[in-house]
Amino acid sequence: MDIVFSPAHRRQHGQAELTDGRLVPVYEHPGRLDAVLEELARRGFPAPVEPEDHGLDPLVAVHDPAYVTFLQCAWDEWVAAHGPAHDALPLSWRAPGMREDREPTRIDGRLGYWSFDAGTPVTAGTWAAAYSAAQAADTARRRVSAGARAAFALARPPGHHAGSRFFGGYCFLNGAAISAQGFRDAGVERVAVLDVDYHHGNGTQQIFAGRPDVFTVSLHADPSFCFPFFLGHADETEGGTHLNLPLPKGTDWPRYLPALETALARIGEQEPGALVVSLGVDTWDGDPISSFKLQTADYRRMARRIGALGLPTVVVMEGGYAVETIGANVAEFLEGFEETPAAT
Ligand code: OKP
Ligand code: ZN
Repeated sequence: MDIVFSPAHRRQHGQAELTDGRLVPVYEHPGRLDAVLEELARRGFPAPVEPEDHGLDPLVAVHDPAYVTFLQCAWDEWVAAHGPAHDALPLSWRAPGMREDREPTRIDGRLGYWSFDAGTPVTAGTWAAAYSAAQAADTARRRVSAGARAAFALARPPGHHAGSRFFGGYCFLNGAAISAQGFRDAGVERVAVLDVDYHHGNGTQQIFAGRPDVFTVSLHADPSFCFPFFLGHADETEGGTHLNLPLPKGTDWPRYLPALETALARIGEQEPGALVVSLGVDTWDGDPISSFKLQTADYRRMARRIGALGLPTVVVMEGGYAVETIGANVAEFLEGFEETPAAT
């Protein structure tokens, strides 16, 4: 499997995130990908290739151009107001009854206007890193469009919480959505997105809501108790174009598998021409911010089943915060996928 990786991911390294009422070191940091790279090399995977640069077009195919412009300028605006010593974090959001037709001019207001949480620091390198991750997802998709069975965008920051007009949940640009839309623009009539990250892929759901050409599915911790809290319930079907499979705390493989089978059956019914997988391994038993109980070997089982669809597939890296096992979990997934043949 082709692996697309950019060292520019290192430029997103926030100082702190707000968790449980305290500023704590960020969970989403460069060491995550270092660990994956090291494990893939150890297991003899081919050396990664760097993303091609296709500019802003793939980004604005799924994000509002005004949002993309905001991301490009946010750090400079923050430094002009507050200096470079601390990361930019939003503190105020609108609630029902407040106005969304007036974009604030001051950066503090603008950060809230274009986001939905305070756990996602904007830093000097955020744009460069998020841009490289978006290009990695786009390049992986181009490899598959050119005939590869599958490609893996080993990228960060992740993307599945980012919507057409907002950042949050460590995400700025939605690589999975960029890949899916890229398949559409390359002529694939129907595309499916399968999100197996522990957290609900609210950005992906929002971007493709009501789009019969892009069927989206997310398996995740029930938003009644888990971030992102305000989307991800089973009754959100987006006119039959989306499926949410919320799962309880402590879900292990025997309880995960039936939901995965449901997801795969629904995807199969759509007869898609391509698949995008949002691969989060924060479902691992021992992840520091999650509650599921998947074991390392379960990622091989998961990937065999996903691969059995036989579809041209882009896998995009999302979450996974246990640095000691993130590499093994990702490697098991990729090896399991590679055991499956392409449909003929
Ligand atoms: C991003 B991805 C943790 C607070 C959780 C947001 C989690 C974002 C997860 N103390 N804040 O889906 O893995
Ligand atoms: Zn996650």
